[in-house]
Amino acid sequence: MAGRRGALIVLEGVDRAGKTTQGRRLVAALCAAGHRAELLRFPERSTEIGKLLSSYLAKKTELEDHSVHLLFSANRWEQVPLIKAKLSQGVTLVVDRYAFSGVAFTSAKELQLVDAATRGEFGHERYENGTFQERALLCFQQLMSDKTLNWKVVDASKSIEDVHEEIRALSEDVILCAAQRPLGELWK
Ligand code: NYM
Ligand code: MG
Repeated sequence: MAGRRGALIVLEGVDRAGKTTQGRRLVAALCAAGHRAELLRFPERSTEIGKLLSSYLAKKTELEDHSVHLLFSANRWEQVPLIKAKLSQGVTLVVDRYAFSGVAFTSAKELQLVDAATRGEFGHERYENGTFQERALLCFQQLMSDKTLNWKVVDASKSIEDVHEEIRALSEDVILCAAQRPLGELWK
């Protein structure tokens, strides 16, 4: 409906949870259902800051932990004008990671937990190992205790199709709710 704002739908989770696959599927399904929906991802690797992050993640460069954290944050801030413009134009944004990944992955560096058993194949980027992901998961769980945010937990171990259907149905509800609420602020 004209004049309605779009919803900000953030997909968060550990690496290999299927966020990118689901984000693409979700945008396609929402568009097919007549919504205006677009996909964003963080880190957005195409910008100058994004290139620094990409090279850090690929272990090609070393960066001090605090400054990396701030670069991830800056990488979100550089998209904020676009995000706000799209949402107020009525475009629903599906975002593959946002500030919660920023908190979870930085916090995971500071957590001293017993090493978890080695997991199946991860990629070769920094942070892509079972121990680190376990810590990030704990951090995500702590972040979800903030009930002012509309968290929905989806069991990513189900089939791509089942996960998609669950996220699609949840998103339809969120789009309706968002249309009735003014745009708020979310930390970046
Ligand atoms: N990551 C992502 C962070 O450490 N901080 C952040 O703020 C964000 C947005 O980047 N292992 C980490 C989590 C991932 C890595 O993301 C690359 P992806 O979605 O695998 O491209
Ligand atoms: Mg990854």
